Amino acid sequence: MKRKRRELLALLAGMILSPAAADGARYIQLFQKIDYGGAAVYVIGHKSPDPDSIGSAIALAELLNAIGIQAVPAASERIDNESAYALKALELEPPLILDDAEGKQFILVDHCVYAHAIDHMDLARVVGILDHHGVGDIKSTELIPVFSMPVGAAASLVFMCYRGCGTEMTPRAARAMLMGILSDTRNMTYNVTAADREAYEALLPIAGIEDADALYEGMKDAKTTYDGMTTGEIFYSKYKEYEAGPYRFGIGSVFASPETIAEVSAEMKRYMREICPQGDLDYLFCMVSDSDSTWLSWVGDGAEELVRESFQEYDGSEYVIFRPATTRKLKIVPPLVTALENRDKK
Ligand SMILES: [Mn+2]
Repeated sequence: MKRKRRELLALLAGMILSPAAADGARYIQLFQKIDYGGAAVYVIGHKSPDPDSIGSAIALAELLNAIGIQAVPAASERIDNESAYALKALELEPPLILDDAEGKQFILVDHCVYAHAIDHMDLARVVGILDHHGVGDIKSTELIPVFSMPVGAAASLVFMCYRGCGTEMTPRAARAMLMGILSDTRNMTYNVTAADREAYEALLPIAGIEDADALYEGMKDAKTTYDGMTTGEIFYSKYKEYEAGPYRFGIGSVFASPETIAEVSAEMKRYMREICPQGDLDYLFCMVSDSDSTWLSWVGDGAEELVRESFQEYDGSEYVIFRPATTRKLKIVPPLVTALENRDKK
């Protein structure tokens, strides 16, 4: 099985990137042919950053610098506890904090829609996209590299870029990619593709990480620690917004332990009732996850009907409970968008 997977990966990688070092120049050129106007390129992930956004930005910026492109890894405020823990444990320098994109140029990693980008990305120049969230709405009239694959972590695509360029990875870059892969795949247990596994196995020895499990446990503990944060700060710490037809909705994502998940879910629901409706949002959702399950709650006019249409898991009780735990992009957002778009057609 393992061998078959490896063969399939080799075939795929060959089709996509021709990863043999001798071919590297071809892919290096794809980044180099863009005229950056002598200015720095900021490599940045999504708002409410996570280790995949931050690790991917650090590692890709390092690759670009290695091939002669002046690149700076960046992240939006506030760096989450899980990323902060990983950066410290892996002895990585935190990225530059940037909250306004206007007038700068960017390569976007780990996102491809304006709603998840830092403010005024529509007034910036986007010179590349590397993502695993499907096709977004970022526009460019220039011929830029766009690399999107449904892998478990954007960092695995950065790994493929290194291979494609034939560029050697430093231990620092390897550690940055690993923090993204470990987090997004929940220590290689969730949404893992052959490409992620290939990256993970190749990166571990380069990174010099002996106990990836211990590292992941530390990251997970940090992720579920919200010491000193208000309910609002917790709700918005990994919050994202979405559009479907004329509708707009936001989803918070919070982590808890099996002992606290019911209490945290109730607290988030109470908070959402307090703040919703607000601005141009029709619905607010919050998912609270522990290691085995995800509890989804909602507020807004007609939200319950929407939930009933969207999730077969809904049994009429106060939360939709998914087992095993899930993520927004896998089980939550697609059914909501489909239901709202169909509603629009009625
Ligand atoms: Mn990601």
